Amino acid sequence: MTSRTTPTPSVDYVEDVSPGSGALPPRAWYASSDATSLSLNGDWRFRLSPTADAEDDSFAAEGYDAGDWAEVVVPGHWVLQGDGAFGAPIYTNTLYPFPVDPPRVPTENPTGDHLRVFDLPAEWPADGSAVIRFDGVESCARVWLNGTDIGEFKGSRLPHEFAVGHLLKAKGNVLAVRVHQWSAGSYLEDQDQWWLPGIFRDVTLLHRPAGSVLDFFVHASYDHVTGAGTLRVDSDVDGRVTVPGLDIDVATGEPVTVRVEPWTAETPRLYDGVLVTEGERVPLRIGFRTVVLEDGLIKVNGKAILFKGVNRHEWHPEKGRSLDLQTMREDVLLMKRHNLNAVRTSHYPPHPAFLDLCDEYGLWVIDECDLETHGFVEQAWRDNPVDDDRWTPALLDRAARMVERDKNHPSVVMWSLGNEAGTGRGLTAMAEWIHGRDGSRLVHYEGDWNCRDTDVYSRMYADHTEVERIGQNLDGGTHKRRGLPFIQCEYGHAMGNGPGGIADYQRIFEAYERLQGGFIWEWIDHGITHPELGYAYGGDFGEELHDGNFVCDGLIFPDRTPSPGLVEYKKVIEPVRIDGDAADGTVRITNAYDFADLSALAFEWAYQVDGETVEAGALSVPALAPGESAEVKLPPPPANSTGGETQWTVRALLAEATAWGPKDHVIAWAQLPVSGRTSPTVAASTAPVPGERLITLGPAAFDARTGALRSVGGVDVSGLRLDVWRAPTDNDDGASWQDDTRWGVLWRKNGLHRMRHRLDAVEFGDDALTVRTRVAPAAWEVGLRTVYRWTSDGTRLKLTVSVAPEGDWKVPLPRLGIRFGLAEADGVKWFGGGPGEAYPDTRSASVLGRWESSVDELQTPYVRPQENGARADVRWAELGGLRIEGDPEFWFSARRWTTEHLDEAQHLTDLTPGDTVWVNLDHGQHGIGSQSCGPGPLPQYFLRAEPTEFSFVFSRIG
Ligand code: IPT
Repeated sequence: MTSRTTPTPSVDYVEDVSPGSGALPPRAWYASSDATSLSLNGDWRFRLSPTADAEDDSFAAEGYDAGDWAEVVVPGHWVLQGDGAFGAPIYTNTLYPFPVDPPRVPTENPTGDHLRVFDLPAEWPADGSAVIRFDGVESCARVWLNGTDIGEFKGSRLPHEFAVGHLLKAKGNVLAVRVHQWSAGSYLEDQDQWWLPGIFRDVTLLHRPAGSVLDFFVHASYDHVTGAGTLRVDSDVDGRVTVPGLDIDVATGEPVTVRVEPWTAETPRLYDGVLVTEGERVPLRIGFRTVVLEDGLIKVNGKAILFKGVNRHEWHPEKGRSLDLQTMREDVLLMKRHNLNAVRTSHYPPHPAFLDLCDEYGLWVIDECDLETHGFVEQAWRDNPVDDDRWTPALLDRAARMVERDKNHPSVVMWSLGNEAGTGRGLTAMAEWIHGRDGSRLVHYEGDWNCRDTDVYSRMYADHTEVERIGQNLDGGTHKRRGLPFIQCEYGHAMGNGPGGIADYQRIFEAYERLQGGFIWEWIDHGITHPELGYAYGGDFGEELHDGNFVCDGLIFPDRTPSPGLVEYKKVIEPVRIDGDAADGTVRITNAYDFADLSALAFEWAYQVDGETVEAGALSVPALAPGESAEVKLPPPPANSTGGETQWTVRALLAEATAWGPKDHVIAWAQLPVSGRTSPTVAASTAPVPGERLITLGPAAFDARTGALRSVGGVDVSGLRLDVWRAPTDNDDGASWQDDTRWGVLWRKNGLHRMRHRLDAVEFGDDALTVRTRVAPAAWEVGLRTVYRWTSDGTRLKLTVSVAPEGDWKVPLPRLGIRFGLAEADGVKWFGGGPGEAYPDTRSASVLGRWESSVDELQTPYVRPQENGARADVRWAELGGLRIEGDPEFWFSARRWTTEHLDEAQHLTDLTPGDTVWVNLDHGQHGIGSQSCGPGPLPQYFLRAEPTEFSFVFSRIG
């Protein structure tokens, strides 16, 4: 019998509540101008074990042969590499994917041993010391260099540095990192996202010359009364600070006051400087600004600001939370181009380079700590680590690692303690420490509605009514809270189609001083590129617990294509308001920026007849100061433009290219109607002619028995009938914890997806064919008496649909209109709202004009398929050889599959085009709302079942 001789390595640190041991104190993150560094990113040897203690630490020794190990790319998550050989991602929203027994974690604890052998570059200096920096490792790591154990750490999205100078050799350094997926730290990292273990941010070896900079704190304030900026750079190592553009050359620790241009998100003026110590030069990018809480408002440089923000998780569909600089820049550029001015770094500090970009391009940042303990809500917050003193050192460590790393960014205006962690002494300790360390910024945390520890009252998903009451100071609350400004750190849940109702929120934010704006949830869909599914979401990797596509709730798709939600948000928050009465020939322009005047913008007018521009020109608008308005005269309407529907379109564009947008990039626009539309008319002058199999009426043929339309002008039409069903959106379905008014659920319960059409009569008149039906679901008394009345003038065909509800309708309708199939259709032209989709409460960005598209391009590719693609206010549309005019205007959609097929599909790859193009012409659509996590549509966007009549005119074209 053999006995086990290899001692089981101690892995007690994994379940230890302490943040770790061996790491250096946290400090500012910066790139040195002259100190040498070596990136250790790249291919690493990799071995995956099923438990924390499966392997001993012999792999860390010099000379260990890892020749038969696999490889992974660092930075990266191992579960997203190796084609499934290294386990799989898990998605849960709030539930811990392991038993809640803090700080214990499961025995099954995937553990990745990472090994990298490196030589020092020839120019590596012989003197000085060195540190190795890990910018992010999920969730717990132990590190050895050349066989020496140098420490272990937790805090996945925070940097950790270790002194290693004494261990380095010129050649053959062996860096060994053991990473455990689960640790005590996992209890603090229950954010709504994929669980993705690995060394997912950079690993860097930094030379530290003698006399080099350690930590430093740039204090750069702005006095809006005098226009002066005061700079003081506190540095652990004495040195000098120079800012050539300001003629500054002072010792560290010494304040200097000079005239400056301030930094704001709208005018991100940065001054280049250098901090020089005996051993190092560190470039500085200094932005002068002062953030205060004054008169119950968040003020920057003396002015109350309005956040037009978004919650940003770090996401890439192939690389997870490992983002390269280009991807981060793309996020910032997209935000700037869509008029956003703020980011909450939900729910952890981002890669530090992201904050450099926010400084440079201009975005207000709420920097959030890597902390969430949401899963404890399941046990009424019992044992919550943030209310248990044993965990406080770990919480303070996290707060310090965030603040010290990011304190030199002018873009950061608030520190957030974390997200959804309940309340407790640990949070108070964090807030006290942060306030003490950095009095120049405010502290945010949503979880404490009494605002015990915070400088701002923050909520998520409060409905419009409540937000308005808060704006009016009618919400009560603690004495402290009543004196604080309000923000919605999350609102407008962008899951699938939506969010709806954000224009209504914006109106409320702008009406009350106390309301300082909000942050849409969230920036990007966390879909994972998948060979069979297109983009995978929760459950697609066989997780035993998961939250489905709740992880796909962003304003941009996983590939960073803007979704209609982002286009809508851009319009809703545009920083220039254009309105007025076109009839008197003037337009009012209002500067809605907080700081910038309008000198960077050029204005244009266009005059349109039936959606086509007949003349356009420049509009001269004064460089209005923030908050100012001016009435501007429009030119006389073009002479040759009488008749038809006419309107002015006025747009504000970038006059010149900026750092983030090209010349002529549209910032804001408005359309001002002049003369309205004349409805289509068809003289009912033709009588239906009954035949054996078909009835003819003008250009149309109908089934003689059922009265169903068969063709118009030789174009085959199938299945034309009333339609009330749409494939429920995520916002229709609502969140599982809301059960009173989840329309998607109630619609299905009421059978609106299985309506049957009873034929009551086919009637011939002198000038009309009338088909009487009752449309109703099995089991219920409710129904819709539906009459189709067909008339023709010999060449055109008119359908008038009359709908009369019967029974006790308790639910609004998803949609109300007709649908039919066309055998062949591809190109679509229309005059109406476009270019993108719109619904009753997501229609701000719909531009009235002439548009063209293919049927495929009409679809919005929501990661989980659902109702999408409707175009609003359509006067007429042409496709498949038919022209359809609406009276009144209608909602238009067309797709290569049925609504039922769309409803069944779980992934885009489930949608396979059939032979028929299904067209929906809707008189009404129900609103979208935000109920996948917040309130549903406002009552004014309900599509109520009530007596209704609407018409369409069909004619053959081409
Ligand atoms: C809220 C979370 O803060 C956020 O991380 C995300 O999960 C969002 O919901 C939904 O996508 S918490 C929610 C229970 C209100």
